[in-house]
Amino acid sequence: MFGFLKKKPKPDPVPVKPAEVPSDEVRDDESPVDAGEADTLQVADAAPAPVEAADEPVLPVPALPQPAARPSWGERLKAGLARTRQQLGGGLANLFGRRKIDEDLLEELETTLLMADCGVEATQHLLDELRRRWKRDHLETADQLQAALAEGLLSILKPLEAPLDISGHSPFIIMIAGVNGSGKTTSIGKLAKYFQAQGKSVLLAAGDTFRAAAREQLATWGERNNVTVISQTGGDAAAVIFDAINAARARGIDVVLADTAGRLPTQLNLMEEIAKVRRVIAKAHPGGPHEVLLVLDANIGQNALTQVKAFDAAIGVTGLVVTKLDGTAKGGVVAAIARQAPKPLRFIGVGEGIDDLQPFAAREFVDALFSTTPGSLADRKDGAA
Ligand SMILES: Nc1nc2c(ncn2[C@@H]2O[C@H](COP(=O)(O)OP(=O)(O)O)[C@@H](O)[C@H]2O)c(=O)[nH]1
Ligand SMILES: [Mg+2]
Repeated sequence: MFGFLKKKPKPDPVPVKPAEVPSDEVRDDESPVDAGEADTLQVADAAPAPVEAADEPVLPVPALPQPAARPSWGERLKAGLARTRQQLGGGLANLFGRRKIDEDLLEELETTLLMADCGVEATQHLLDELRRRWKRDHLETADQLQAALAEGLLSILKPLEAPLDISGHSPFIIMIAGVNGSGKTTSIGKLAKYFQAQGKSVLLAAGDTFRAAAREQLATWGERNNVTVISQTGGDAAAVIFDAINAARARGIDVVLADTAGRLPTQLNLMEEIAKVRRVIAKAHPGGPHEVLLVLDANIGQNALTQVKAFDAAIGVTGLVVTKLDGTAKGGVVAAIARQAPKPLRFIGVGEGIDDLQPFAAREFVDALFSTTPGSLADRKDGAA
């Protein structure tokens, strides 16, 4: 689960590492907690451990380039959206390789947008807008059409841009919900770091009480990162989170992040259980929770719409986190959400690194989707999916 904490900085260009362990598979839930080990704290940072650098005599390279090699968020976002960009931009490039704008081409574009999981409504909206612009502004070239498409997408996504403001309450209580594996716990780890970097104190509530491993992983992570984790053996989620809120108040903590067990919208008893968790939070702290975050895996495409609606009905979703935008061609799902299940998109995730979750900014997102950095997938005209 916290595999990302074990990882080297991803874009490590140095080719050879004497194979340690397949880091993707590393799970430390079985191993005892080696609390406070400085090296585990370091791995999330950009700088590689100096000891390992010295252990790498494989190539006689004079200087190790890694410390400066960690790409910026903008670069990681672009890299993360590469497959969706290929779907959209690559699709456009292919269309225009052949002919000028006409009705057939717009229909093919419609298919391209649907394939990128933009959803029926956003796609229709974009197409209507493009037809209007085509006639009114006499669009002729691929660049013009792409620019019009980017503008249309931006106006669809802009309303989702509403960064989370935690300044109004202390503690600011954030409840996290979603299906299994959507990235809830990982996102909590990333968010804890994010808020700490803003000088806020953070407390985690291990509300995924269904699995002992989930609780232990959060506890281990908390110890290593100097974040208090409230958990209980055998308690139910509502009780754990209730305790956590009281602890946060007693300690003057700024932000409480409450994890919950994964559940499907169709599991009605579990949906009722999470509704109860929400009610208990309101009892523990009147006015809370101040944010109810639904975590969505971008790979699920149009299922995201069902999930937003179902979780909203049960617990009143106030914001979304869309994870795993890297490695999916379904990034258009954010446009579908904007048109069909609009909720503030607080954060997007484009990787397993601790800083690979950042506030959603519509312009930055659209720019990354249509960027044509040399060598990017969008430049390829071979249509490889
Ligand atoms: N590639 C990628 N993987 C992610 C991202 N967010 C989470 N994951 C991975 O998704 C898996 C499930 O995450 P986890 O937080 O345990 O999900 P939970 O069941 O909702 O708590 C883990 O292997 C995470 O490392 C992301 O933005 N990109
Ligand atoms: Mg979890």
